[in-house]
Amino acid sequence: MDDPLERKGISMKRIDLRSDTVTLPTEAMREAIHDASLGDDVYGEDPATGRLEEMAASMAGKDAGLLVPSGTMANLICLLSHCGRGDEIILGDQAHIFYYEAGGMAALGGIVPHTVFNQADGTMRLEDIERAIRGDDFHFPRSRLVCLENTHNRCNGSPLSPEYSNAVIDLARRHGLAVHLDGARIFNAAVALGVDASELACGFDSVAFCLSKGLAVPIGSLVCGSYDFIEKARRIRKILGGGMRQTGIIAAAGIVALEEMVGRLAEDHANARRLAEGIEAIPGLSVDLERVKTNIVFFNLDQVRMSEEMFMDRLAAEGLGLLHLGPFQFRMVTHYGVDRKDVDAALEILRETLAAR
Ligand code: TLP
Repeated sequence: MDDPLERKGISMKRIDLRSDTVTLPTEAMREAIHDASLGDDVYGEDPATGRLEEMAASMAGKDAGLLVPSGTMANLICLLSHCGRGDEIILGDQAHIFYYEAGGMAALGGIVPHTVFNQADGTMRLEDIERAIRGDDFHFPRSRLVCLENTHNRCNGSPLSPEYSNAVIDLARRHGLAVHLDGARIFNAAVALGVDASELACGFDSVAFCLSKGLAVPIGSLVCGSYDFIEKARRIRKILGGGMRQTGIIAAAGIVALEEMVGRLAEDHANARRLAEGIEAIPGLSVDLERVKTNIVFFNLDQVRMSEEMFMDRLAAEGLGLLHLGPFQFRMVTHYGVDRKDVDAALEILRETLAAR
């Protein structure tokens, strides 16, 4: 009801660039959901779920996969599988797991986060990671796990190269630590780098990735790892209340996503580049163009132009959705359902908003 556009009597298409989580399922997914033959997945009887988990494992280059409700639960399941109470994980200070997962590791697992400075490209310096690894001393928490994120959400959606991940994995192994990959957007990284997702997941003990972001499935994430790891993860999923029943309605859409939606992510990346270049050309806004490699665009508003509140209010009134992330810093994400014309319309709204101050 309290819709500024409706109040003005304007019916305009909304351009929602807050996140790729807002994507809606394709026609093919809706049909697959409709036609799915269903069973109870807690009894292991849902055929589409079994198939999706096998596909996911094979694409990640792991033995087995497990469907879970969300990316947050996927990461938490992995952390709880690797670590006991009082154990420590080493991860970036901008990591989604540290920043946006409500402290689940500490709240539910008694796990201590040890953060290392994230560079703008989503990496952590190897020497910083090594310095964070605890020695064998009973005063310290026990270092157990190193986590990477690919693409790195808060670091401009940067993809991490396989060479970098391998260097971190080698370092972790030398110190007897396990390694987990938050690969919520691993397929964006794979497409941006022109490699297979399995290459990006290679060497990690566990990998989590999401169906519910750029791949446009309404719900669902996958955890992949060894057979033993997935059995442990299955138990923890149950503990967390993540064992679901007729999951074929999710899995049917997930199969379509893995078959049909990965290749088109390149389109989102091209749209993000167009968006970033357009933003950079608007007086009062700035983007680090070098950093735009996937579907996430961070940009800054010049503080003297306009207050952040006014900027957000005016864009909302024009039907443009984005996230306000930090002081004068904003994020837009391109995704399925947003085309080149929408990008141009978004740029026009930004231009007018800044011109009208
Ligand atoms: N990220 C969301 C928000 O939570 C910020 C977004 O809009 O980008 N890992 C990474 C790297 C993520 O970006 C996200 C979601 C998750 C995990 C969690 O996935 P969900 O939302 O399914 O719990």
